[in-house]
Amino acid sequence: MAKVIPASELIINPDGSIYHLNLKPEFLASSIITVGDPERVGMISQYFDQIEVKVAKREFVTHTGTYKGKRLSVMSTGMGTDNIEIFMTELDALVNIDLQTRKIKPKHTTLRIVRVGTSGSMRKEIPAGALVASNFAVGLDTLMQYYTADYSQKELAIGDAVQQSLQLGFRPYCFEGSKSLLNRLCTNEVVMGNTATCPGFFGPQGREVRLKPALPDIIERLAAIDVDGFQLTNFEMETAGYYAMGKMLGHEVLSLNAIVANRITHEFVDDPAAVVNRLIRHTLEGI
Ligand code: R1P
Ligand code: URA
Repeated sequence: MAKVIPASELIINPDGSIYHLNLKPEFLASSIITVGDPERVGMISQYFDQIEVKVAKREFVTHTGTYKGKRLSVMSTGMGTDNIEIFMTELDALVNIDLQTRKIKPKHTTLRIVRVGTSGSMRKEIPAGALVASNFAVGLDTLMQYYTADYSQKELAIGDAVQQSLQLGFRPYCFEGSKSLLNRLCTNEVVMGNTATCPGFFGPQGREVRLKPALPDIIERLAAIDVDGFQLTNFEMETAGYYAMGKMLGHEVLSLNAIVANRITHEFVDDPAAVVNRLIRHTLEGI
């Protein structure tokens, strides 16, 4: 017998929508494009044939509609893996929990989720303006100190290597993205890479503005890691959280990155919106 999840643990709003996302199950498509910036949602839904739903709460903005006849949701998450933990849990609840009975549904529904986000490159050969699909992601944040999950030997070895290289007091978590989405979306225009997900934009990515980072050489340290040919390529702030939550909850997830900064050559793209738009068009066609 499936247990009843108490009201304090999974919060439903008086109108039947889920607490933070403000969505009812019927508002959601099973293929979802996610972005950090709420303003990017409209940049994507402008290409839809029609929009059936627009909902916003906090940083979570959702537009659901069709693109060339295919039903899609576009959703913003804000920044950071703490937001992704909330986002993925509530998204999953919309399809895998009966919100009336508060019980887990007997039949699991798998969502297809593609992140379209910006990112910084830690490799000279991946210039600003490149598009990168994350094969693996390593979380330098502590999200997975609070969940248990199954890791492959390779994922554990990568986590160990990163812990040793950065001399951290915990093992960073590593997960692989969806192979099927990677095969669909990592085509000629997109380079395959591995992503370091950081708990911040400045110090945790080795940027010095007024505060000195504790690991000023974090880029060199991360770029030097080689685990049987595995190498890290880029920085951002959500991908490992997506891959961890996707694996634990049983969803297909892929992160696509528009490289706006190269941290080795110190270049920043002239027109970040144009690079993001290139990635948006690519994702809409391939998802
Ligand atoms: C930092 O500027 C933000 O940009 C990247 C990082 O992951 C972080 O969220 O992604 P988005 O462009 O999707 O927000
Ligand atoms: N997003 C990040 O998190 N880092 C960058 O360098 C660029 C975008």
